[in-house]
Amino acid sequence: YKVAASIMCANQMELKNELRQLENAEVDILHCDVMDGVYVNNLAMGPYVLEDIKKTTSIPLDIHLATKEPDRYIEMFAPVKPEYMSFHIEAADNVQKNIQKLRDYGIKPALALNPETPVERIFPYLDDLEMVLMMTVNPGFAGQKFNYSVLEKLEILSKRLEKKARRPLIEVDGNINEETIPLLVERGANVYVLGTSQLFNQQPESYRSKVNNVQTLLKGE
Ligand code: S6P
Ligand code: MG
Repeated sequence: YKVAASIMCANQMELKNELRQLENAEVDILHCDVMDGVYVNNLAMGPYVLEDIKKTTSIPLDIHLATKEPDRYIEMFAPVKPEYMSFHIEAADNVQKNIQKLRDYGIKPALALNPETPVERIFPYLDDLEMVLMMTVNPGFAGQKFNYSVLEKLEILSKRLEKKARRPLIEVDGNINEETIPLLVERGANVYVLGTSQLFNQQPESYRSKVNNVQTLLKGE
């Protein structure tokens, strides 16, 4: 299991300090949302800030492109050198070409899909992916409600992957917390993106202790 933190949800005036605390909490991945104001009705994280973040932390980056025209955004964000980059299947004209583009840049390709998109749509690409990003909310905003219909899609995907020797990771993103994690663990998710509901909130515990609670839950299964 891997625990990811959604850096869009951190205090943007305190990014350096936030990164130190996330390192201290032993977060495995830094999930970086990129929003274009077109594919989703919000804007988030440009290449300059992500380049600075990359220079400032040893935590590997995972860029989530919630954008139209993923081919353009892959070009724009490849210089940041994330470990993973995901783009939305709903937004891509040529999925295979974008996967190849990421490979050529030495970035692990991931494909994202929205809660209402049938999981079968990603089946043709499973052998070429390092990760599948199963959105458990519609992309655009932090602090939304968990979409329970995704649980069935996860079951279908896990079943499909059972027969495969090489399996992409399954990342879940949106209202991931101590209540929703057990439902996801038993259905095969293995990368957990923590945002406002588990990590970046008013609860007084440190990031370290909040992440620790998640790790304990994940190990317990
Ligand atoms: C949603 C975005 C996510 C959020 C994260 C917030 O558009 O893709 O990565 O940053 O889901 O977490 P939470 O717990 O506030 O839903
Ligand atoms: Mg995201």
